[in-house]
Amino acid sequence: LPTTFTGINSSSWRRRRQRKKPSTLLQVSADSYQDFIHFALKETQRHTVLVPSPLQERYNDLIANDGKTELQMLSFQAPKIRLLRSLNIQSEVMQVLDFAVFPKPEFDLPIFCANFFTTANKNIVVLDLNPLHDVISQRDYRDKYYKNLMPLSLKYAELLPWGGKLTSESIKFFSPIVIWTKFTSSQDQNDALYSAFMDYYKAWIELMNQSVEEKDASQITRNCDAQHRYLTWRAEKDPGHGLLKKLIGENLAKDLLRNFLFSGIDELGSKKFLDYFPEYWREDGAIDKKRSIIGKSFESRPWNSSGDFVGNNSEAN
Ligand code: BLA
Repeated sequence: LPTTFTGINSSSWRRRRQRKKPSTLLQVSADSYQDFIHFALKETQRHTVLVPSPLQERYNDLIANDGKTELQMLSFQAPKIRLLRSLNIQSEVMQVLDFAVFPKPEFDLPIFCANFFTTANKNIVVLDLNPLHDVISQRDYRDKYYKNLMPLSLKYAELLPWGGKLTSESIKFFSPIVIWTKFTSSQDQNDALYSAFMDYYKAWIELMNQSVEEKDASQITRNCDAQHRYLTWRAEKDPGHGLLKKLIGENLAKDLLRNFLFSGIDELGSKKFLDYFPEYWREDGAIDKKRSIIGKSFESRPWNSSGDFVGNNSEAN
């Protein structure tokens, strides 16, 4: 691997993995989510020049308050990539991957998003090229990025089926090819997940290769605003918060969310959460702590195989 990687963490991953007794509890395909990260970094490096992000110095390896759970953070940037970052959490009983790639605002590229939460008997998975702009109302944006990718989502529809109801607000951040699934670990599904990750990542890289820098200032601003809104949502309402707080304490968790995972909140825009999502406004002026105002919905996949949004949220509760 190029020195940019070995200089940071990959050699310590190796050592750590060799030291560790093979876990019988966890069956993650390709050994562990480290291999997913490794794949993505190598694939990126084949197509662009990755350099470590300035964030790397502050956010790298951390041991949780229990003295056992390891958190590993990596971050890079590239000519078209504002921030590529990953968080990998590993303990005897769980494994988490939060891997995202945020384009620079000069590109209206989707945001690559892989969020996997795994325990001995449960996997919660979101894998997507999160759209920067609204794919329900903006047909041309949807066609530009997703029309050719619809077969990808069909390829995995059987092994990684729709995971059932979810926070209704989340659906606007997902694309017609999103893989949202829950399953009990099995070799077939673990393999399918690794294969899906590779396919989706290669698809994203291909979009990156083809993307042309936007010169129009108002379009750049529009991209900036859209990414800022996305970051603002996730930094406040992502489902992983509770666990992060439990592992490293509230202050560190907040710091990690705002300044590492969803870094850009303080640079890409100045609006606040309630400006974007006023329905969370509480009478005392604070943000409603609920994850969802609308409730959970979308029992089944709300897009058809052509990528049209077909809803089915009739029974939100
Ligand atoms: C559950 N994670 C979920 C769920 C979704 C996501 C949809 C199901 C619960 C729900 O409907 O909210 C993921 N939601 C996303 C993603 C987006 C979104 C990726 O809106 C993007 C826009 N998950 C993590 C990390 C942890 C984690 C880092 O990514 C832990 C540190 C844990 N996710 C986690 C846990 C659950 C979960 C514990 C189950 C708890 C719950 O359902 O609230």
